Amino acid sequence: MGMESKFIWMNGELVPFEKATLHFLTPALHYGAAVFEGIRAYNAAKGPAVFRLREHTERLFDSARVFGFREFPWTVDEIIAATKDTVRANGFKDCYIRPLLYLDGGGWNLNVDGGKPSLAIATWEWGNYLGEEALAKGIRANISSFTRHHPNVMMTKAKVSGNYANSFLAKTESVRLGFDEAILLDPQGYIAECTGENLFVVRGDKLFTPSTAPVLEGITRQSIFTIATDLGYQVIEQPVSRDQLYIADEVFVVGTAAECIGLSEIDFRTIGDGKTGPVTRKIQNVYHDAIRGKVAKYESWCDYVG
Ligand code: PPE
Repeated sequence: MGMESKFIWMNGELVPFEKATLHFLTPALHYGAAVFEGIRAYNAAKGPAVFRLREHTERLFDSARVFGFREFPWTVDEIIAATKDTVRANGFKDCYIRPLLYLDGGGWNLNVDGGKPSLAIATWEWGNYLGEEALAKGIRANISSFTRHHPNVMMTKAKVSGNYANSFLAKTESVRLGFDEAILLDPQGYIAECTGENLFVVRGDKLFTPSTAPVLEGITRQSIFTIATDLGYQVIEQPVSRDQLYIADEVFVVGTAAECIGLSEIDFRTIGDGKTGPVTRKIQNVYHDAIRGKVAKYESWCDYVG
């Protein structure tokens, strides 16, 4: 995967890509003591635009607060400006953006107050996250043998780097079993989310999705919620069981990296007719237009880098 770019923004400066390095003894590397965002910019109607940049930046702050960071050297507006500067400086039109707020210079006694937060923002050109055929054919998923975090163990509202050890376990197992993605259950046994996506179920004219209590408050989830409601579907947040997936008409997953992808099969059971279903397609098409600034009512979601 080509992750190269010209510059990575580090603590206020645009640093040449090959110079954007950290010391081995950075505590974030040893303990996952960092919080991050995953954002995309798209070549929209009037040039490159970052999708829902303010919401992502605010969630970065929320993650930091949840993890316990107390003092930030930057404001939301400064990080928004820095993100746009980074995209502009690299000359990308379509790209993925990864801000990481990490514990630096101290924190070896497992105390957030022992270190200070540093911030870096990288960007690279990242194609289809779930594989080239995912959009056309849908993907095959399994219910993971690993459980999603209990909310009082790992703080699922925060994108803490260390939380992703759970996603690594589930994804590695899933791919080794021959699937494309894992679906994790919450500690009560209901559907939580995938390793990097939220999940929706279509049954009849209704959509169901797990409530945000045990999962990340996905910004794509929120956007899809709005799009589906505007298209006239009733979207219901409620506990979703594993067998509800097996008998669904359609199941699809949503996230910044993955965008909106249908599931063709779960645990060796065909979902619907085994293709990306009509409701998923309809919502997916509006989402694809929205991220590129082609839908007037969602234009405010696109923040032009200028
Ligand atoms: N759940 C999890 C666990 C998650 O990591 C993501 C994003 C979502 C839901 C969807 O959230 P949102 O992007 O706000 O709609 N996963 C990010 C990281 C993936 C990675 O491999 O890293 C992403 O999609 O950018």
